[in-house]
Amino acid sequence: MTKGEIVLGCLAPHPPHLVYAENPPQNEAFSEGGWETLRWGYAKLARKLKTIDYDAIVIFTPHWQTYIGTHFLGLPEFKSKSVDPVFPNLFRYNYDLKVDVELAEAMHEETEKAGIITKMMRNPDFRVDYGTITSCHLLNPDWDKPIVTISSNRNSHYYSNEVMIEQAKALGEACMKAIEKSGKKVVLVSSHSLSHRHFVTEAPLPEDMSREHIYNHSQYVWDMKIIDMFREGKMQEVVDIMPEYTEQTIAETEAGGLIWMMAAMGVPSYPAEIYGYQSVIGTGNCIACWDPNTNTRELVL
Ligand code: 2X7
Ligand code: FE2
Repeated sequence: MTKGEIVLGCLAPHPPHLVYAENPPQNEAFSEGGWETLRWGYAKLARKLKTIDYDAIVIFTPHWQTYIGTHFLGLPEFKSKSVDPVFPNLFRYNYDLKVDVELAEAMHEETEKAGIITKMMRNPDFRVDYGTITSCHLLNPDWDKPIVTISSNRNSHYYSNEVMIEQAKALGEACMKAIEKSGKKVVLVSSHSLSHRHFVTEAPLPEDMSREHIYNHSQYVWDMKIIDMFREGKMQEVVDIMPEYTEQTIAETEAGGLIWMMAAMGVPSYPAEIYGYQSVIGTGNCIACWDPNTNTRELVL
């Protein structure tokens, strides 16, 4: 069997506002649009994905929080309605998604071998979180590839950001081993915003773009610093400053997704492709990807 590989790693923020703004038939809410900079960026990255040969999407989400170990979706299909607990006015999405259970089990096995507590989610009534659904919908609106969702084990809550990072690294390396053994071509997705302070009141019309801006200048400066490092391929530096960045901006990197993806990809030292940056209810959101293939890697923005 040929060795499996990661063909792309995507940073894919998941504010439910973006799905709301798109008005897909799966979502019950109706909008007049909004957040175009991010949605157009997503559309461009989705077009790139269409040109890539891959078998499955593996996504790490902060909104499936597990307190004992790391969990993997473990049934071939999950079908239900996902409702955002904070924004039920925006996101009530009817999903019907397929899981690559073989790949999920392989990652579960390697994770266990690495000494990490882990479990397969086999409850057919389990509700898939809106982070998974939003990022996957925007990257692949056709939903024509199976996915694997990985939960975020909250080591930062029990221990510290540093322990969280060590665990996320070990998890990324274990997932990479499983992907190589599987012979599959895989797209990784780290689903989260960057800076994450947000407004606590919503505009009367959520998509009123005259009300949208970053929560404060400090968040903006930190986000730009991190994005410059993405552009310059300085991912080891990003890993090194992650505890401070996360603390200063209450970043959603706290969940471990970016470190997981970087560790799985061998901490890239090549430039990321940047597809857009915009605030959603004050949070900082960047769409980016790391393309290991020098023939297809582009300067996008
Ligand atoms: O989950 C989110 C998020 N990360 C950012 C902004 C708004 C809502 O939900
Ligand atoms: Fe989130």
